[in-house]
Amino acid sequence: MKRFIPLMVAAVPVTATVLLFAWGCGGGGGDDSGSNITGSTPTPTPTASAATPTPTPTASTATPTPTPTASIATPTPTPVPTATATPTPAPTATATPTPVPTATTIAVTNNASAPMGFSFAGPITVKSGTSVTWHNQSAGPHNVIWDGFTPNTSTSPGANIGTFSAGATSSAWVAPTVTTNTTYNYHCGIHGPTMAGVVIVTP
Ligand SMILES: [Cu+2]
Repeated sequence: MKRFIPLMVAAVPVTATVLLFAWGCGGGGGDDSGSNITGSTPTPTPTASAATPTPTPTASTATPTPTPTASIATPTPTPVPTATATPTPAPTATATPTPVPTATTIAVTNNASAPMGFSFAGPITVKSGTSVTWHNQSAGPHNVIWDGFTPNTSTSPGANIGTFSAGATSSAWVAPTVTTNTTYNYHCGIHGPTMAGVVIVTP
């Protein structure tokens, strides 16, 4: 057992040296590890992401309120009163003038009271230009011979009318154009002056 003493004595300095050495190394790094040893949690430095900038409003967001156009401000037109419809007067019935016959027929008939047993109808009145014919409704033939006219300054009657037989119609006589009422006398050339007739022509 005695032999271990020197070893132990010799070991003490060695151990001390080791301990001193270990202590020195620990002390040397005291500055760096000191803060860690305290355990205090460091305040996190705010990251850049935390400082997200407020988005700048875009132009679209700043769309200006449209200025009212002129049309919106157009005043409602005041209705113009419509003109009161004046009723169109109903046209009065135009008096239709009695048509002037453009043709006239003079009947020639049997007449027992007449000197020659026949007679011309009439007197008749026609307007200038009227076409006049004699319709023989008697049993005998007749014709028309102009005798004279009144006033005698008026228009001449023209040519005589030839013979037209029983049942026939004479040729036409156009009433002369006159400026005053004119009376034309005639007779039947076959039966003589007692078988006479009258035509009055107006302008
Ligand atoms: Cu006659």
